Amino acid sequence: KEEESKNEDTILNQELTVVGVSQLGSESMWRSANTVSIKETFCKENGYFLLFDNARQKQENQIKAIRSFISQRVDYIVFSPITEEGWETVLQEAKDAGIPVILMDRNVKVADESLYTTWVGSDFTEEGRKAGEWLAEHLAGIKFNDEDVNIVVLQGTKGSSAMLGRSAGFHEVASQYPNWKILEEVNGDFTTVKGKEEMAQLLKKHENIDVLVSQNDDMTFGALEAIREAEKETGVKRDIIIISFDATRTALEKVKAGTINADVECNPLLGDEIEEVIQRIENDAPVEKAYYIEEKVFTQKNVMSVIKDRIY
Ligand code: GYE
Repeated sequence: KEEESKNEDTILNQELTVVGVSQLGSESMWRSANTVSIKETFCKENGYFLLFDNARQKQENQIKAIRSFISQRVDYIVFSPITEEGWETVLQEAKDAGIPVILMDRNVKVADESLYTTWVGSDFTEEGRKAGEWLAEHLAGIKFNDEDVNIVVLQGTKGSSAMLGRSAGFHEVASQYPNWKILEEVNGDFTTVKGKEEMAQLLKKHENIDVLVSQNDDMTFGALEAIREAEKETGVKRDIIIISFDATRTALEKVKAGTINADVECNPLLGDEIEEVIQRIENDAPVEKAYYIEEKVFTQKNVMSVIKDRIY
């Protein structure tokens, strides 16, 4: 105990900036890379003291963590909200305490936007659109013409920005092609285990799946296993076009090998960007309400340009 309070004193003496980070969980490779990025950025060498909490997929744990950051009077709160709804009360508490809140990756849905300072992440709707646009181009190339295109979708965590945006963007493009039939959209929770389970069910229910849109790489890995096992059981080779999201290194290897057709990038390395925002606030510089990260689509054609430098 004494040792601990001595540590706290040193921290205060050094005038480190205290940042409380509420991470939503560790469901995916994307999330692990995001956590590493945060921990590397907000370290003592860079002038920060990090309080980090992993909410293990529970909103109530995130709310608890944020309340504890408020009572410890941290300088900044950074958090990645698991779903968009239900944050008003706790954000109001942070605002009343005068602590700036920076949303990381996923967004919140609140009537009063002054409840948070800014948001740093990806344009998920644009990612969904890119998936649809890639598919349209690809189908034109293989002369699918007016035949029905049977699509199944593995969605991420229900009510999360990533799931809502990627679905909306893809639907936007799909609605322009009357022959695209979305057979089913199911929740795979952004995990490999659930992705496999759900894909196995989809393969049992639908004989003629042409396209799988899987809203993250981890679910895609599970789905690929399910497809392989179904082939073993039935002996039927299924030629399913696979579109994934995140573009982690392991997935890019599969793009290179031709197992995944297209992977829409989503960058988890948000530490530096968030640090820049904090420095702007520290220096009373103007802060925008949203900072978007630039992202690409990878296919066999361009995957080599990125694969060797991919650290996640
Ligand atoms: O795509 C997925 C993760 O919110 C962008 O969450 C993030 C998503 C990411 O679990 O892999």
